[in-house]
Amino acid sequence: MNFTNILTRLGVDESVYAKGDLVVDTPIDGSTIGRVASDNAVTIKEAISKAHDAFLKWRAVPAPRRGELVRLIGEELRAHKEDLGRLVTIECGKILSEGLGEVQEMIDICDFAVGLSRQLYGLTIASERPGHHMRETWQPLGPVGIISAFNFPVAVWSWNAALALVCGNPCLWKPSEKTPLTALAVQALFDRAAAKFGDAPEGLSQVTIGARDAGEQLVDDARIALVSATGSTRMGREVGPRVAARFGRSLLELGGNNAAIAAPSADLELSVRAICFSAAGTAGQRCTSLRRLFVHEDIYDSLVPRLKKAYASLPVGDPLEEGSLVGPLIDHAAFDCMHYALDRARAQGGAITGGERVGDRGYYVRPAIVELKAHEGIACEETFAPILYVMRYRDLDKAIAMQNSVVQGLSSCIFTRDLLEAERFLSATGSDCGIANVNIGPSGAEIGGAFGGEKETGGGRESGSDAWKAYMRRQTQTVNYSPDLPLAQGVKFDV
Ligand code: UN1
Repeated sequence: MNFTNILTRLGVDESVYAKGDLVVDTPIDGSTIGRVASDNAVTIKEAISKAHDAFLKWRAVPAPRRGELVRLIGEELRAHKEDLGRLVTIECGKILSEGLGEVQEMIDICDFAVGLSRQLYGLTIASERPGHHMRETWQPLGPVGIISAFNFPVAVWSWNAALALVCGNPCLWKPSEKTPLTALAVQALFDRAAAKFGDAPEGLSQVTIGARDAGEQLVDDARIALVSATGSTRMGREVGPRVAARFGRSLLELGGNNAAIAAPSADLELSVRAICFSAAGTAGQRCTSLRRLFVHEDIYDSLVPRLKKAYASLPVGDPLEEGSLVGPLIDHAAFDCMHYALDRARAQGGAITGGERVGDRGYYVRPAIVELKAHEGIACEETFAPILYVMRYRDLDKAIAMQNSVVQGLSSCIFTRDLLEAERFLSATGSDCGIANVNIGPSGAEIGGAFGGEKETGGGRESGSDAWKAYMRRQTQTVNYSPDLPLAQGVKFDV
């Protein structure tokens, strides 16, 4: 795999991954590719102190100058896209085109954030008092703790870090224990960008390696102003209240159980391609992966056989090899979860196509289609694997109601050429998710829009639009430039 060369080119010294307590395996064939040392409570505390000190300096740097650092990070990513993308593939198993796409997503958010660094707009507000003016200003917030998951091992950091840095905040990143090498590589690229920048304060961006207790330390430390956590709903259910208990801020990107509705006028060819990408791509391991498909009864017998045919021909295999479209599951536990879900689907009377293991090294599976008579049980739970539950519908309102009936609210879509149906789906009484698409699958969002979802998905919004506001402190300011002191609401208080 030329793995060592990649890390060397990315600036990661062999001593960093040659020995340590945390063993890193590649899902490609299960072999060990590195051992890194975990942080402990003392080193994490030091890192938080450094982040705090960095904040005191960084917040005073003009935002466009902060943007210059993010521009340099983007340059490093451009120069090392191939190596970092390959490393993403090696460490988390997504196919190379998606590994490269993930790095492209990082570059895109850097570009976005550079532009943002000359904006960060506030408002001016009309004051009722003569000789006064009011405005709303956005100020840096404080150190941001970033907890990320294995499936987007580097992009999620960049959505947070690029915005946090231009907003004036240092970052402390706890990557998934399954993907520490990509995080250390990104840190090495950051260090190069910071060296070119010249006067970035020490501790502006740091990585902390560890498991749950490392995350808990970020969650509980009042100096971490914002905890941005991506992962399971179970994790978010703990993080949210704990951060709230200290009146900190959290930004949660949790589970999804994303659905598609294939309406009678759907373009079948396009729908099949979109469904395959969203449900089987990334081996079903995106939070935006398509998991439930509601097909109108008039097209069920034309769409579903096409879909099965496409599934049967999906190339499952080594994600580094050109032509592979479905790489491995991350590990044995993920494989067990998939089979547990399929067993439950079978017990519910589901008709299963696919799902079997492919090969005996790594956990490769043929993506599964499960036809269900009713939308219930396992179909209403998120399983992080390529399982697509397919159900019939007759009435669009009922399909929308079924789609919205799960606890998650991340992403959703409809395939239709009927304008009325499309608009109905996008209306206040349509999809209840943070993301709603027409004629594309629920996954693969661009960074320009705000990304995130409702209900048990956590409510957070990252990346584009005005997601930056979560990383700043809003201040309402009133200036009296008159010699008098008129009080608001006509109050008289003459002394
Ligand atoms: C995730 O799976 O955690 O929209 C994020 C998408 C990607 C992001 C997925 N841009 O599928």
